[in-house]
Amino acid sequence: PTVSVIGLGYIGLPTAAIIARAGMRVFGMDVTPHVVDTINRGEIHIEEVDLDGLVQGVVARGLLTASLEVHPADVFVIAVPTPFHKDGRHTPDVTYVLEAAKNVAKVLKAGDTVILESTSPVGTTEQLRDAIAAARPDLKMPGLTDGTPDVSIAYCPERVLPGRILEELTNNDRSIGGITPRCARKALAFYKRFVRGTCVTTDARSAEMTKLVENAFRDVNIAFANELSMVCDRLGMDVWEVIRLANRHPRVNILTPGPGVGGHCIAVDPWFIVSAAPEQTPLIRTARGVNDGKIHHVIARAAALVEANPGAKVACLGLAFKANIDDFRESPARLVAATLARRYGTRIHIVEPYAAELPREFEGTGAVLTDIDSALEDCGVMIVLVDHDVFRSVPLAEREDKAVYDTRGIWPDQPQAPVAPVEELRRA
Ligand code: SAJ
Repeated sequence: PTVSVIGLGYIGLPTAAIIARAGMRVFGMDVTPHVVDTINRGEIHIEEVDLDGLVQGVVARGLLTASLEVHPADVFVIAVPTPFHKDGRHTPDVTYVLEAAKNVAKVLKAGDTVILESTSPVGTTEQLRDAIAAARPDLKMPGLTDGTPDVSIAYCPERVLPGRILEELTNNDRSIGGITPRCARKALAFYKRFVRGTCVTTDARSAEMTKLVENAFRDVNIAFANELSMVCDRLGMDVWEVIRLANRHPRVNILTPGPGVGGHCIAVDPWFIVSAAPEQTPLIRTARGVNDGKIHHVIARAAALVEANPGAKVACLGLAFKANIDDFRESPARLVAATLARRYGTRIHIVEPYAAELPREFEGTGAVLTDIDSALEDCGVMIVLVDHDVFRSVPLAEREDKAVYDTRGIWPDQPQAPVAPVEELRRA
């Protein structure tokens, strides 16, 4: 079959490239001219391990082209963003999905399959179907006709971890939810062409909910770890030691505390469940609050350490939202570092090997970007915000005389700097 992929971002582009590698002709569509031009040159606009070579190859072989319009195809894969409204109520915004539906409807023909991959609130695949039905009354739609529908519509979320996208796109198991069982079978036949993991079919709503549940599960479990870290700070204890010991229990597996939860999924998707069932979700909502609150706890504790070492230069290690990637969007590390930069200006030295320059909000603060070796030479205070491998491997001898706040637990042998009591942090 020929395939149209709508949305060529962190999920859409790797997906398009993998489908093309499997030998199918792929037409990519994106609303941003720069993205389209870059891909058509065989280049990429995002960073992901091994993606550059793969895209270059499939574009050179004529298997992948990009354009600003949706191209007719046998299968349509929609991978557009689904943000939430920043209105305090955190309700999901599915405008981009419905916009994609309209554009697909223009070129849709009998026999085609439409698959939604974007993380979406429960019911979105049906909304997508309804939007297509409204635009194309000439086509019989699944779930809305007694006879055999003309097109198939399914929901199939991705589960890939940034930094391992190509490998996980191929090897992870997938849930495929059809509007009807027949839709699920059609989508299954498509995914089997390029996915090596097991593909399990279900209904569209269950597949939508499953995706949200997976990320909410992770958020709730990280919140538990973050809450423990704040308890241990309050009691003057080493949370890493406690977690290491507790995890020796055969049925306990506590995750790793950090400066908060970043990225584009785990801090967003739980809200889609909360807004659908507000009364039933005190736990999921509280977990969100705990993880966001951890950022402010880290700022207060870091500020206390900076002020306890007057005159010392301060290294903030890392801006990325997690280890070993160059993605700085929605990053708690970046928020902590920027807050400290605004407060302490030229004392703040940022170390981020994945950044060529500091993000815009650091402009005018006086903070500088430096490398780990210079930071170890110049800075008396070190605040670990990201667990990049290059930070983890700094030997004890080079840091044992520093005042360190390690929010990621990468230096278990580090003598701990004394922590101000939480009450004092609050006042600060
Ligand atoms: N984090 C912690 N402690 C931990 C684990 C993570 O503080 O023990 C933090 C990270 O530093 C980061 C955030 O959580 O700031 C999220 O990182 P992550 O690596 O857990 O997840 P993402 O956002 O990169 O990708 C997630 C994955 N979902 C799950 O693991 C359930 C991925 O499989 C999904 O495909 C992706 O969301 C998505 O697109 O939904």
